Amino acid sequence: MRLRSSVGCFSGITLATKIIAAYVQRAGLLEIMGDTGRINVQGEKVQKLDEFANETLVRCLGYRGTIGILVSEEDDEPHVIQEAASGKYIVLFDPLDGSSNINANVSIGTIFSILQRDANHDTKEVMAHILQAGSRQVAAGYVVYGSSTVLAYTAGEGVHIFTLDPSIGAYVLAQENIRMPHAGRIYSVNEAYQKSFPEHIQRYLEWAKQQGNYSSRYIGSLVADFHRTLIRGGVFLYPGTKKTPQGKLRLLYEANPLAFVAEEAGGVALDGQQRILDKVPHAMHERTPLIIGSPEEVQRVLSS
Ligand code: FDP
Repeated sequence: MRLRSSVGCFSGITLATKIIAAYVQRAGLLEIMGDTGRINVQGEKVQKLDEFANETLVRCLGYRGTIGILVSEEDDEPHVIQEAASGKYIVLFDPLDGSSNINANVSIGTIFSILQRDANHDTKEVMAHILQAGSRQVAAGYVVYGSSTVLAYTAGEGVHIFTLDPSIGAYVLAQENIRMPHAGRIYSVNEAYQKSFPEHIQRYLEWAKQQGNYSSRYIGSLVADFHRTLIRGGVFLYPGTKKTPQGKLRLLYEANPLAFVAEEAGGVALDGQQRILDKVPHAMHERTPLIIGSPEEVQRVLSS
């Protein structure tokens, strides 16, 4: 299993997510449930735990010698840690995905993507280093704070799953080279929006319902819905709607890392037109439609 030289970023992420996991588990006791009263750059209510998770990641990653830039879902602007070329990695993250579920004790997670500075640009051109296609990620993954805390990670040589053993405070390798099932009769989508989805997606959902052997599963927490899709197969969909043609999910720190994990495990990730990892971003908080999962099921959605 390869962690690559981005190992400094990886140890910062494991430290931060262990701290976040401990807080998430005690959230009710620590009185850190609820929102802060602040609205973030995405127009969403910032939960107290969102803020805590963000600060923890920035603190744990901000002092690593090899990290140059941090990008967070919660912050309008990137954190430039160092301009020197030695800060060669860019870490992009959604500190607490699914955070509107916190108060209901539903699984939530942290998603991260690691890029290397683009050698064609001066180190001062911050946006040029951030706005790279997902195919240039050197590593990516996520942590699910669920019935156990699970870390899925890829550095381009398969996907490996670690489980946090709370008795020793360490992530322990649980499954090496996990593969996503090639097919799976589960669809995961917020069906309340069905009528405003593109027509082929509406046709797919109608078709699946008529089969009689499909299950619908939607937690409403991307990281948890994706993790189930990775383990059990099927398809997760968050398409554009008439009102929001680009959907809701963010390209750089949600769709890209999950697409990298999916492809490394034998799955597929598209925006409906093209491969997620080929999309060249134009803005740091850009959104994208997402169709991700088992190759057979994604193909079925596209050809419906
Ligand atoms: P949340 O707003 O709770 O942070 O990316 C945000 C996200 O959750 C995803 O985790 C989740 O899949 C999606 O939004 C849920 O959106 P809907 O409520 O529109 O289904």
